[in-house]
Amino acid sequence: MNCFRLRTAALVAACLSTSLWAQTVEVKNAWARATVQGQKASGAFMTLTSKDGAKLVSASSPVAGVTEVHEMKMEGDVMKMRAMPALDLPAGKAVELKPGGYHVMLMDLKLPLQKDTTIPLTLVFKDAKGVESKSEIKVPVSQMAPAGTAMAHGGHDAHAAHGAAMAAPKGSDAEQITAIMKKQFDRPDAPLTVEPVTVQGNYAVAGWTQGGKGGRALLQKDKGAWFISVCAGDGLKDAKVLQTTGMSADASAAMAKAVVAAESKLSKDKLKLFASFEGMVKIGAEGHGAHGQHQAPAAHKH
Ligand SMILES: [Cu+2]
Repeated sequence: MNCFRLRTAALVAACLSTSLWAQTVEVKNAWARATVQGQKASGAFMTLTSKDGAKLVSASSPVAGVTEVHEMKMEGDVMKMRAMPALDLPAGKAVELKPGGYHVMLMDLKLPLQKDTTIPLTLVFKDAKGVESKSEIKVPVSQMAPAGTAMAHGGHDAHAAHGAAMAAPKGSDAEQITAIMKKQFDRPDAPLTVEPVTVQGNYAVAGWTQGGKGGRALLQKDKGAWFISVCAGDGLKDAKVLQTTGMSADASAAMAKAVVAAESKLSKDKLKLFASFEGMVKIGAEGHGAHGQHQAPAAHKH
């Protein structure tokens, strides 16, 4: 192989990408989701705007063995993920890559993605004439979308954000609860399914499955906003156990009955998954350690 030729080709490509082509696709609000111990995949998210129309055809990063452009879609009531050959970027239109939608999937991670670090990411675009260009970006790693994007505040702002966010919860209680749970626990490599959601006044029990795991979550409504208060298994369909969470005897009995009724059509396998969650985990203000993510009240949409 002729080294000189290679070098020249690389230089030409570099010049083209910085001087001409890179500017035609604007990358904004990029972030990648921090991983927990042993997690081998994660997602990177951003907003892409192509001035003249282009396609995102591939991505790569030295931290990942495999990097793909993915989309998530509801098929019936199951969230599915698939690799896309190319993501269309219509001229002048901001295309959002976000949890639950399009994303850059980082698989076979060589190292954990640590909060407050950055990872290099190369995006390859193809314009209308088929000319490829590269954009090399540094992507900040965090546990959730940075403030200023569509997602939530965290840390010290949690209470302020809670107050500010309450004005606009959208959709039915079940939809709000599903959205809150997905925002907290959904991962590109492990989509979360939430059903059924049983609402009784200011309390709700939601069944969830994710990969080969499952359980039930108890949610409470405070000042108009739902938050997750307890994660457990079969305890959340038992009136006596429900009472230990602070619910009244009447409310506990009504909830237990309603949950059993709502789950009566579910398969035995699904009920087994719900029952597989061991013990009860109170979700405190410090967040849900097991998932390495923030607590629900900090995660409302704006
Ligand atoms: Cu994916």
